[in-house]
Amino acid sequence: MAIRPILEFPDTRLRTIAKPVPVVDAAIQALVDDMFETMYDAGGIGLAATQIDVHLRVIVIDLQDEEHAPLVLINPTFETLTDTLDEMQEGCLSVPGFYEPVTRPERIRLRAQDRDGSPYELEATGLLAVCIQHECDHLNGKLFVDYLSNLKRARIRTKLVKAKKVEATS
Ligand code: QAP
Ligand code: CO
Repeated sequence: MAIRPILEFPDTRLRTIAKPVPVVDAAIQALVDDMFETMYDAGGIGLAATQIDVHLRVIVIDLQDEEHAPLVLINPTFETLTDTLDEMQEGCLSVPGFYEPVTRPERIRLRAQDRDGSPYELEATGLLAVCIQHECDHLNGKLFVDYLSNLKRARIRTKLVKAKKVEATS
């Protein structure tokens, strides 16, 4: 198991479209294990393989509450089950230190494969529904900052680029 470096906005590698996983083999299971370790180390609740520069359709989620077990999403797809939208404050390990409200469908049905490659389905609302949609966006090269105004996104970009420069000189 290993902690992998997390790419940060505006790194263009975050814009890569991830490829489907053809077979869930030992290498994919090792990737899943590294993703959990990386996510827990960084204090996150969700991580897409894209964020560690692996462009395969793999996501790990752990809301870390009583109600939800840790989830592995391989080749996930979802459909929205309602027209009702929900606004929630979102953050992202690839956009550290920034949290902004994003509006998304509040109820979805997920289809994915687990760590053994077995297909499963679940319905989600609340934080889990938001997290699944946020992480699936990563696999399509999309970030939560893309839902914000151009001005807000530009300000976040400038601050993160400056922070990186300071980091590089210290
Ligand atoms: C996506 O995000 C998400 O800025 C997962 O300094 C977020 O795990 C879905 C994090 C909110 C739904 C609601 C962010 C940790 C973690 C930071 C995360 C930070 C440290 C973000
Ligand atoms: Co994210």
